[in-house]
Order: sequence, then C-alpha cells, then structure tokens
Amino acid sequence: MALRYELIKTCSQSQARLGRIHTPHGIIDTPVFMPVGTLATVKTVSPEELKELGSDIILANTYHLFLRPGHEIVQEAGGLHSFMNWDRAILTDSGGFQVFSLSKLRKITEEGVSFRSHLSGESLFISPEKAMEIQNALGADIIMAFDECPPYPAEREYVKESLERTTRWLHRCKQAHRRKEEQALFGIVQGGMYPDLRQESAKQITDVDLPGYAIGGLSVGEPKPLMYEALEETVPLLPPGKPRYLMGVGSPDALVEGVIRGVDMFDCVLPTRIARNGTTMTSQGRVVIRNAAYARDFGPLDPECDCYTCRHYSRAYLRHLIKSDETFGFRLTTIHNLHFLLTLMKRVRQAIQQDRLLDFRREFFESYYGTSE
Ligand code: PRF
Ligand code: ZN
Repeated sequence: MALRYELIKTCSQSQARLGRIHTPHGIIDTPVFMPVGTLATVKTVSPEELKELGSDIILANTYHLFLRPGHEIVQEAGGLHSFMNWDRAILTDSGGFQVFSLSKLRKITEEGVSFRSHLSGESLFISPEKAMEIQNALGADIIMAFDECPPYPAEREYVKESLERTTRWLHRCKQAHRRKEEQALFGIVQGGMYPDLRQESAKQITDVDLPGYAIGGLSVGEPKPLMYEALEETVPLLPPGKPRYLMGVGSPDALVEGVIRGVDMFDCVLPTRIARNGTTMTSQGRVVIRNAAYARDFGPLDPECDCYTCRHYSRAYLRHLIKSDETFGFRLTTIHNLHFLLTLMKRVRQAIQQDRLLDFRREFFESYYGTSE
C-alpha cells in the first residue's frame, strides 16, 4: 500500500482528529496545511526553506505541468521529487478543477474535457485515463481522481448529472492507475450545495475502496456558513480510518472550522498569493504592509512571530521592498505567511491533543478577527 493513515486521537470537544499519514516520502502529521507549488515550485521559496518552515507535504498541479514542461520531461528527470529536489511528500491535483478555472473554450463530454491551453491556445484533451497517465508520470505520493467541480450557483439537475459523471470517472481512474504500490489515489466527493446530492456523491465515491477521500466543490464563491453545512453533511459519511481532504481551502477561520468538522488535510494558494501583493496574516489579523501607516514602523511584522522575516526585518523595510516590487520582499512575506499557517496547524494539533480545540478557536478568533465568531 502506498499510504497508511494512523488515527492517533479524536477530540472530545469536536469531530477533530489527530493523525499521521505514512507515505513513501515521510510522515505527515494531521491536520495538515499543504502549501501550493503549482509549477513544481512554491513560488519564491526553496525546498530547504520549506523544510525549515516545517512543511511535510506540498501540492503540485497536473494541468500546469502537463502544459509546461510536459509530464514526459518530469518523468525523464526521475519524477517530480527529483525534478524539484523535494524529498518529502507531494500531492498532485488532477487537472479537472484547473481546466475549468483557467482554460478557454472547454467542452465536457462523457469521455473527458477538451479545452484550449491558457498558454499557447492549442487544443488539448484530458480524460480520466490521461489524468492518471500524467500523474503516474509525475510520481506524487498522493494523486487525485479526475472530477468536475460545478460552479456556484448551479442548477440541481446539472449538479446531479455532474456528480454521477464524476463517479463514473472515478471508476475509470482506478482502472487506469498503474502505480498503486507507490501512489495513493484519492476520490473526490462533489454534489454542490444540495444536501441530498452531497450525500449521494459521498456514498458513490466511498463505495470505491481507496486510501483517502477528498471533498471538492466547496469554497467556490458560496457563503462560508453554506460550506460548513456541506462539511457537516459530508464528513460523517467518510470512513474514519482514511484521511479526509478539503480541497482549495486555506483561510485561517476555514482551517479551524474544517478541522472541528473532521477534516485532516487542506491546501490553498491564499498565503503565498496574498503575500506577493503585500498582504500578511499576523497574530492580530491581516496586515496590508503597503499601507502608509507602516512607512516608519520599525518593529517586526508580527511581534508574536519567530519566523526568519519577523526575527530580522521591520514593517517599514517590508513595505519599501513590496512597494518597489523587489523579489526579496515577496520571499519575506511568503515565508512569514507560510510560517503563520503551518504554526496555526501545529497549535491546532496541540489543542486536539489537549482536548481544548473549541477553547483554542475562541482564543484564536478573538485575536485574529477581534471577535469570538
Ligand atoms: N476538485 C479538484 N480540485 C480542486 C477542487 C475540486 O472541486 C477545488 C474546489 N475548492 C479546489 N481544487 N480536483
Ligand atoms: Zn513572521
């Protein structure tokens, strides 16, 4: 088996779980946040820096690496781990979601999705079989089924057809997967915001025996309370002995709320993307470092933070670098934001261990959002 989930403890105050995922490239402590390295790089930081930040696993994207440089080249390099010099775990997303958010003129049929590359305009096609071929070549420890994520809002009839197609695609993915001993395939639950369709999808997807399951189709523009409801309807239907992954979610509040509802894994471009336009997450909430208010602020970005950035540089210096579009500024804010979310998850794990996650939520929300809700 490519992967083993070890459930260490369930929180007495909530559905949260403390666990460990054993992969061919090391152990992942869960709940975990996975930094996004779409193009086989977490933008601006080196693998050594990511390790220093304590990251056990990163995410890369099938869609992007298929377009450039192409999965054959990554395979010739010896796979993603050796191509990018990262010896810890990697998860690749299947491309389904990225085709819908990035490419033009996409057309979905039972066979797969045809689309035009957002880079070259060339006509391309990804099927469940192709998504497996690409991900088998990339060689990540965890690979994702090829699914369809319907937009929000979407008609019930459409969501129903789409989730049923996603189930048929999952069967084809499992069939086409060639490296089951080295790579763990996760299925993805869809069903939009319709409770009965979510449940139907959860049942169909978990009927397929797999090493883990993901919840897709959330954080696509719906109000947060709706996402939390969908989680409450979906997570209890997933098997307790396997990891559960909420795709594309990474705001501090949603991470804590997701963990409380039983989610083990998260990924999001949020910390790295906002860092590059100068927005940072601190113990006192968001700090937009470009603001004039920080021009003469010679204190650290976050006085409670012990990351490389906060140990050595001031808000005034960070503001100057970011306003000047200096690469070093992007690196420093990225390092801080990743440290913030990875440390948040470490504190969440400690709180589960100590049976005080709901108290932790209250304390954290009071300091981050200035409110207890
Ligand atoms: N499916 C896949 N990747 C995803 C999503 C999904 O639904 C989402 C939705 N938030 C993010 N990334 N394959
Ligand atoms: Zn910091």
